[in-house]
Amino acid sequence: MSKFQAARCIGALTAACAALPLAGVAFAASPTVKVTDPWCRAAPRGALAGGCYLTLTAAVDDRLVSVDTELADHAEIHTMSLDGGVMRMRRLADGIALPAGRTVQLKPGAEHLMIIRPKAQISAGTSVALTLRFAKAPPLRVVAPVKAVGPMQGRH
Ligand SMILES: [Cu+2]
Repeated sequence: MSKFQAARCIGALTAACAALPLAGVAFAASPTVKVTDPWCRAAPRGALAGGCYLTLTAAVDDRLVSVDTELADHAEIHTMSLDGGVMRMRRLADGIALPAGRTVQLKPGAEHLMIIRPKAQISAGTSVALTLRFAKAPPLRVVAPVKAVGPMQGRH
């Protein structure tokens, strides 16, 4: 395929283009993940952990496998569930599955990102830089504004 043909094919997905031998490679969805509405919950000074939330949509079946932040040496992917009447958090060692095209929302009371022993206070009006790592998609850096939203519930 000439460069000219390839450019035309990307511009307009015509039947003729789809029939080209390279079409299978050229038009396969690439592994990307879209992130919307990132935010972190403000935490009191000296808090041992802070929660961050966001919405992920993967182009192909993928998985959120880890998260890092400059704010701490360590961050984890957690889930929260009711255990004997108490909300408890648990680390998801395998991360979170991101089925192709499905919107996966990390939110208070459910899956979330947890910054362990933040080096600075996570205070409202600041922001937290997070690097999300996926099984297939390239890593994404996200800047999450910090919002003051209710007290943190649940224990580890
Ligand atoms: Cu947690």
